[in-house]
Amino acid sequence: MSHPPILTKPRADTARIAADVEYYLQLWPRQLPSRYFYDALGSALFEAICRLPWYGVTRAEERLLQAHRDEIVERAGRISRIVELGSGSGDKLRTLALSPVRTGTVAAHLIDVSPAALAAAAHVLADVPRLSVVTHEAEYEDGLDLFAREPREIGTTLALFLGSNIGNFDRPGAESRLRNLRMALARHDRFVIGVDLVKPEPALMLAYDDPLGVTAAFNRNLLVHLNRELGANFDPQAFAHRALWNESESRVEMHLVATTLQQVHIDTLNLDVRFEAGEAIWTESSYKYTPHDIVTMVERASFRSEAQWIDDADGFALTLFRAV
Ligand code: AVI
Repeated sequence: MSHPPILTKPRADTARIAADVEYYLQLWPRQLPSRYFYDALGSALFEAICRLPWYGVTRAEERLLQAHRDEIVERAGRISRIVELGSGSGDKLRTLALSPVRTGTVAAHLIDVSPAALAAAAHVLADVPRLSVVTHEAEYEDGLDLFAREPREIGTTLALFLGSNIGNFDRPGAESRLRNLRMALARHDRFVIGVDLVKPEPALMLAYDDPLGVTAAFNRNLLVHLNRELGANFDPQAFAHRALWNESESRVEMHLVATTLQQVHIDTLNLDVRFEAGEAIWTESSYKYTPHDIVTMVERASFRSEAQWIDDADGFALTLFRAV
């Protein structure tokens, strides 16, 4: 039997976006937070990226989940709750929840900043037997706070941090998310993380600067989103998409580079910002890890690794941990 999703927490308000944009645009180099990629169009563009032949993250993870979901579910024991950070489309949780070895009912808590992604995921999960869906439209920390306040039922909690979402945080940010997650769990709960691995630069460049220009549109849509949300007048055509591999930091960076001098007015902030030709706004980092780094980093947050599976075709790792 399926249940309608329960929705908690209103969306991030304009004041928060305005404060972030004011702060990040005055940093040097200028930045804009990647969380603002994900308005309805941005979420749809991201779903399109996941289907691109050059972006293997989603397919590799789906293959690993299909192949190992029964082992994950068996090791976790009687799962009563699943909490997913950054639920995206809900397809991966669906794959896990449909494992034939799962028993009993499960409450699935989805935490995501994108109302569009949450609505899509709730829809994808609606017909999964013995699964109820609770969506938390929130940043991970706030969503985990809401989740931790829910009454705990008997059984294990399975936490999911998939799609290499951890890669969009720098190392201190990633470690603090892992510690926060651990605090919302109890000993013996399980945690599955999916992480994109370091791979040759040409493959990374095709993934983040694809020949169809979908990733470029995804990057530029950030400006379209801010135009609408903050009454700004960025000209998206005047900013070029740039992706680069920063080897010493082990991250792909995305930037938006002004192709000519740009004077941008942001109404809500009553702010004028001047971009010289060639000046860049840093919009995203995607950190890439080695299998060993993943284990070391997650174990530092009071987890012990139980199993790790690697997809060699696309260079992706799925690792199962137990909370200790
Ligand atoms: C959501 N996140 C893990 C994606 C990534 O690979 O960093 C977002 C993305 N950016 C460009 N392409 C995909």
